Amino acid sequence: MPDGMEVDYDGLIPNNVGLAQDARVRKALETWHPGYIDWWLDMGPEGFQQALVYLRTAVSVDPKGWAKFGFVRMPEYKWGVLLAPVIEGRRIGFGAHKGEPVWQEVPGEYRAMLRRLLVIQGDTEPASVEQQRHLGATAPSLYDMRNLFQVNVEEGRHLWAMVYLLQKYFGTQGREEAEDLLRRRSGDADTPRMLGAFNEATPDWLSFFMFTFFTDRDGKMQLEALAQSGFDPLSRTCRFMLTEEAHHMFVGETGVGRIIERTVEAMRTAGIDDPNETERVRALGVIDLPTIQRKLNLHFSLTLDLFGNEISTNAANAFNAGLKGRYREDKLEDDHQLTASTYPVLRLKDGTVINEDVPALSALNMRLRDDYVADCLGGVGRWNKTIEKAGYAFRLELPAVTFNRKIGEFAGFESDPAQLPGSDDRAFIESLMKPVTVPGQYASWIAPPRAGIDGKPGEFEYVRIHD
Ligand code: BYC
Ligand code: FE
Ligand code: FE
Repeated sequence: MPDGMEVDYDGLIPNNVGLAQDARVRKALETWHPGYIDWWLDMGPEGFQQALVYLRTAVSVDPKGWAKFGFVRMPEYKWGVLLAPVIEGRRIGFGAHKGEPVWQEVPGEYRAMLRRLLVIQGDTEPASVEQQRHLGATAPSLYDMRNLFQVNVEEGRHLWAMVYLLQKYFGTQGREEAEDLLRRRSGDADTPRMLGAFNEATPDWLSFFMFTFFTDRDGKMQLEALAQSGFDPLSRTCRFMLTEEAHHMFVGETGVGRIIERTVEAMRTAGIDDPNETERVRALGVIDLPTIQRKLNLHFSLTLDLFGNEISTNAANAFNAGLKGRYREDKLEDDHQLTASTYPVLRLKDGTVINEDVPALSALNMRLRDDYVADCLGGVGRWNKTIEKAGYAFRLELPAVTFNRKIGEFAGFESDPAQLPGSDDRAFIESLMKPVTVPGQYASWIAPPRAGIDGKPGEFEYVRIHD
């Protein structure tokens, strides 16, 4: 039943793509599987491979009930290949092929471009697992530990999603790319991951929450753009990935939000009126707001680099080809070809930052990045509400998009007075990273969540570490 919502759950690889009837691809995936498990054991969550974790597993693609919860050892997680249901009569929504029926096979002239997009997307997924592999040991609660592992197994499934497309549609080359996705390593000097931010460390839990808020949100934006693709299997894949991505956004936003909540609550109780009294605030065992701002500056700027150059022919070509659209292209009202329109782009001219109208096709990375920044602002606004409610004038802000950039127009440009975390900040945060593994208890620097996962009560043992 390759096109239905039914998931074949019997074989090694749960799927709704008819693997049982597709011996060639099934064999390719089964051949790849042991290497994946080796990678997971080697580079996945360190020290918790035998723990029983209360995880959600995708068992259907019906938006009304696609997941089930239960205790699983992570190496036994059912990583499946799941595509969102077919939309009958779907047509290409943008670019030179606008209005033509979507493709079920890869058009020959676009093979190289599409393969590159799949490989870059696929590379980020295991990279994030590698970056986060040490965090289990310092989890502030079992609830948070479980959320970390949930994100990790789903990023693993996202790798499977891209590997399926590579193996199904790109033959020998696809199989080689699939092997290479297991070979590169985040931060490795010789074989690093492909994009900058995925080679940075995620050393502590504030970084983890900032990463899931900012960097997973790049994932959301890129997946939304690829979900518009005229290559229908990619569109369906990304649409299903986005249902999982929502939880990653939730983990990031509520994680940072709970840290802020705890900080302002402790400051109030101690009678501290000035959030900049860093030493007094830190003495309470909570993270001062200026440090949170500096971490935010770092993760925001690292993530902006992931959108590539403001002016990009790659992006124009992918759009023209119908492979990668704009954010929610199908909700936009224009000609969806952009051959005659312009878009304003921030540029550096003779050392000053100016706004310049450029051909819209060349500015698609910039446009997606603008949509991304707007999406970030919602969450930052909710964090600020918590600070405001506690009666403090302090506000968290996104730094200028020109700050701390390594890619694009503003690479190396020094303009903004924003700050990055210093060694003193890192040492302080590290001093707080002591594990709390008693069910229902939380580290001093983070408030408990409003509600449990899957309606579970506060003292629920989300991870059975010694089972
Ligand atoms: N680092 O024309 P340009 C996620 C390269 S996150 C290193 O501007 P383009 C996730 C670029 O490759 C989402 N290199 O590039 C999140 C190009 O090289 P070549 C991941 C960079 O193609 C959390 C050259 O510079 N998905 O899912 O327009 C946890 C010229 O640049 C970087 C995607 O990114 C960089 N930051 O834009 C888990 C979607 N930026 O080809 C998962 C697929 C640029 O000339 N990827 N370069 O040698 C794309 O759509 C595009 O490749 C990019 C780059 C948007 C990334
Ligand atoms: Fe992902
Ligand atoms: Fe994610």
